Parts: sequence; structure tokens; C-alpha cells
Amino acid sequence: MESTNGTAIEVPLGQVNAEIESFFESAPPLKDSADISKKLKEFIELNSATPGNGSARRVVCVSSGGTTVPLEQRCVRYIDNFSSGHRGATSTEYFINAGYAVIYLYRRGTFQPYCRSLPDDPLLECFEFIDESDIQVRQPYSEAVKRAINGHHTAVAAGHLLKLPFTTIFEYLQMLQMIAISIRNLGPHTMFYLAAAVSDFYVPWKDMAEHKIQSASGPLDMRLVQVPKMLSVLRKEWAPMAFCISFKLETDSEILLQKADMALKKYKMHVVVANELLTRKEEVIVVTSDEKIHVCRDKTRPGSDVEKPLIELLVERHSAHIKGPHA
Ligand code: 9Z3
Repeated sequence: MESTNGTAIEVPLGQVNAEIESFFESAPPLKDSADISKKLKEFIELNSATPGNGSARRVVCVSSGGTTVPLEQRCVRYIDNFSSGHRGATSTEYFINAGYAVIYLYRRGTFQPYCRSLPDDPLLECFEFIDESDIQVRQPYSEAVKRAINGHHTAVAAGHLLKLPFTTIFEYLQMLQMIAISIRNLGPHTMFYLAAAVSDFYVPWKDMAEHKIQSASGPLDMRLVQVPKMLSVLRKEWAPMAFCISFKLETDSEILLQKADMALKKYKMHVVVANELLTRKEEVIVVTSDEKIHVCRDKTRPGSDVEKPLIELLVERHSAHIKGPHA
């Protein structure tokens, strides 16, 4: 909750919990939850220290892309949150390079790790027929295709990348909770890097029209309720030992840092990464309880990105967190 003068007001956890319970109770059940649980269990086992595996890997959940808010149960229309998924996909590659196992919780249809240099329509643009029965990669794309296939397949085959897609706010939050609870036993070796653009308002399932809303009925009058803020519960209950990073996106630079500070305190995040929509690929500000660090893309290197120095910094901060104290 925010006071009228813009400072963070602590909302009692009991009240937040009641709102969250009602959100999950009213949400449509996750279709493939048994399959997701199984995949998570296998992924965590694979990356935990056992006599056969050697040492454990750190595990990071990277969320990426925007959540949708359906307006009808048999959904034809929805409200969307902007995010191409570029930040999440790029960051995933750097986390894997840094030795992490990544659970990539992503919006269907958004950017994927190792595939960001491919053109919009890779199948049609990257391949051509040699003859009736053979296909080859077109020259300009051969490096990008090799990088995509090698990078992706190597990471998945080694058990360092698990990809879990979502579309709606209901799916996203249910999956985030499942991930948090399944990795909590790994304690401070886990990280949440929440770059997904998450809806602030939604239509509760029970209040939602079942069928397509008819335009002939005149102007649309619809009540959206606030999505309960799961970040505090993630920090306090679902994964209390994890290193938690959330993102703050604004279009008005005047309020960005103040909003990031507020999120840091209110949700007890370890780090909030503040970014502005127009400059998000050039610069971000890493906000912690005692620092504000400007992280910029290296403009002298063509093709460089801001995620490289950002992930280096966050990995270093995560190492300090592991050494404790973890709270
Ligand atoms: C971000 O701020 C991400 O950096 C972007 C990345 C979505 C801007 P792209 O996917 O862009 O590379 O195109 N994500 C968080 C956005 C958000 O909704 N944050 C909430 C807020 O600002 C808190 S959860 O209130």
C-alpha cells in the first residue's frame, strides 16, 4: 500500500495472506501442474550436490515477459503488460555462463535464451531449399542459427536450463509459488530475478463473464481489483533464504528512484533494478539499502548489452549473500 505522500506503508502479512489466499482460491487450476512439479523436482535433483553429481549449482528463477489479464473465461480479449522478454532471455544466458542453473519462467511467444539474434520469422528467413528434399541454412544467418541450437541444446541437455511458459497472471503467480516452494530447501544458493512485467489489476475468475463480451450492449463497465503483492510473501514465506531481485519500470525518470526505494523497503527485496522504458537497454540503476549503482552498456563495443555488467554485479552480490547473513 502507498500513502498519499508516496511513502511505503507496511501492510500486515495476515491481511496480505488473506488476499493471496482468495486470489489462489479463485484462480482457474493450472492445467499441467503435475507435469511442472515433476520437471521442477528432476531439475532440482540434477543440480543438487550428490555423490554422483559433484557439487551443487546455484539456482536462479528468471521471470520474463508480460502477464495477461483475461476479460472473459473463454478468453477472446485480455489486457497485456509490455515486455518483449529480451532482458530475461539475455540475462539467462549470462547466468548459465556464470555457473547457475536457470528456471526460465517466460511468457509464451517472447524472446528465448540463445535465440535473440534470430530474425522475426526464423523458419522462413534462415532456411532455404537446396533441392526437393534438402534444406540448408542461408549464409547470413548461419552463425545465429548455430549459436541458437548449440547454446540452447547444450544448456538443456546439461540440465542447466528449464523453460516453463505462462500466459495469464493466474498461471504466472501459481507457477512462481510452485518454483519458490520447490527450491526453498536450497536456501541462500537460490535467487529470484523477477524481470517479468506483472499486472497490477485483474478480474477475479468468479466475476468474469464466461462468454465473449458483446459490444452491442454499449460501453464496457468492468471492475478490476488489485493483484495482491506476492513479493512480500515470496520473501517472508515461500523462499525466505533466497536472494531476491525485482525490477521497477517507469516512464517518468522523476519518480523512478523513489519508486524503486519504496519497493525495496516495502517488499524487503535485496535489490531493486530500476529502469526507464526508453533507455532500458542502455542503462539500469541497481538500488540496494545503501547504494545506487548506475550500470551501463559498454557503448565502445558493438553488440554489447547492459545485462552483462548487471549479471556480473548481481552474481557478486549473491556470493556475499551466501556468506550470510541471509535475512
Ligand atoms: C522490467 O522492468 C524489465 O526490465 C522490462 C524489460 C520489462 C522493462 P524487455 O522485456 O523489458 O527487455 O522488453 N520488468 C519489471 C516490470 C514491472 O512490471 N515491474 C513492476 C513495477 O514496476 C514490479 S513487479 O511496478
